[in-house]
Amino acid sequence: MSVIGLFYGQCGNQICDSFYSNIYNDLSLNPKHCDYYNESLNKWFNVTKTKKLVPKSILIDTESKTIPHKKSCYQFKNIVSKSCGGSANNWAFGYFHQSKLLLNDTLECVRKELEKSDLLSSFLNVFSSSGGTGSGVGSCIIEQLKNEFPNKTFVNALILPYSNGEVVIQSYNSLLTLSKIYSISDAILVFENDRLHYNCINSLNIKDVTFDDINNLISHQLLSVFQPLNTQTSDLLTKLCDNSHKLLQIRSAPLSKLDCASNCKSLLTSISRQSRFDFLQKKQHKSLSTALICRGVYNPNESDLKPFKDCNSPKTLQLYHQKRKLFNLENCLTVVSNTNNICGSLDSILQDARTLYKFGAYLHHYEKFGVRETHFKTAFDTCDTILNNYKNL
Ligand SMILES: Nc1nc2c(ncn2[C@@H]2O[C@H](COP(=O)(O)OP(=O)(O)OP(=O)(O)O)[C@@H](O)[C@H]2O)c(=O)[nH]1
Ligand SMILES: [Mg+2]
Repeated sequence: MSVIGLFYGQCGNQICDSFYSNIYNDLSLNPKHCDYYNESLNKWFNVTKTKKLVPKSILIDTESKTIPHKKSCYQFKNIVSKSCGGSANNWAFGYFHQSKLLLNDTLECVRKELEKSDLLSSFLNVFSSSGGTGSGVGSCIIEQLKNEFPNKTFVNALILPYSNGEVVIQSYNSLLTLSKIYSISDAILVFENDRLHYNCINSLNIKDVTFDDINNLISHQLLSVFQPLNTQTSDLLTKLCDNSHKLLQIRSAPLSKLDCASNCKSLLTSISRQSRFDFLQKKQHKSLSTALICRGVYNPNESDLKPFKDCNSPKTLQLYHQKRKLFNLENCLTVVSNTNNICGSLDSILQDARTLYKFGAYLHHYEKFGVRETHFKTAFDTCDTILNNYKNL
């Protein structure tokens, strides 16, 4: 089963670079031609007649400088990049204008990949919610893909900006992106730069955290979900969602400490605490559904799971085990959860957007491209509904 990855804008492309390096590392560390190796290879790469590896994923940007460089072991060929100066951190510019330059070539790439793939399990779209290309062009392309392939699974990985981020209109862009893609997504994996930064410092002991560190963590977490398992990842993720709750968060155990199976029990509890750390200040932690993915020899038994269940009390808990280790980690535990932890980030985006909107700040940048009051009102309504659905869990 293939996954077609589409990586948009600077953030998406930089993550793609890290993502494929990690896939390649994982493949190199595992013996060739076992089932895991073949499944992973077929999921992410085409192999040419001369045995060269070509990633199936598609790289999309309005600037070419962010596209990953050629690698000695594989080479990206699906590049849809026009050097047209970016999308000025403006969702509307990306969605209504720049997308026209990239849409047809992207759809053509997707069609060609589909012809080559025996079976497609899902699309994985990766982009930041707060720039202009990833958010605007990305939203437009996802919409068109959904029109053309309504029965495929759409998993979207959305990177939320630092709350004190450098883009003054980031909350508008995030609002417009989320409201546009929510109904056409089967699952949305939400990554928060703030939290990832915190985890790099506190769990991985990195002093001067860079985007490379954060992207490495994001790609580790994505691969801990997307590398071969005893189920299709698209099924795992869609089972965690319902129509009103599609925002998933991934937590993994501190990777540097995952050296031996004997640590696992305490790590399960520590992951649960990581979830608790997110507690809404005064609200009770509520979980709709959780999947626990264990990679490596360790396969938890009922008593190991008890602290985890006590902390999370999800309505449903799915457990998956893959005995082959991921990268060079003896064991790797990953939790994918659908909980009201997400309210904090959502609330802050909505509040920031509302504050700007109340004063009519920067609206002319959006009006220029046809985004008027009604469009914003609908976006606020949609995101309010999403937030309330989580508050009422
Ligand atoms: N995690 C992560 N976040 C990034 C990275 N690059 C940029 N960002 C965040 O993404 C947001 C800006 O989005 P970009 O991806 O740079 O924007 P874009 O999609 O290229 O859009 P334009 O540049 O406006 O055309 C900011 O909030 C950054 O903090 C990255 O490599 N990793
Ligand atoms: Mg850019």
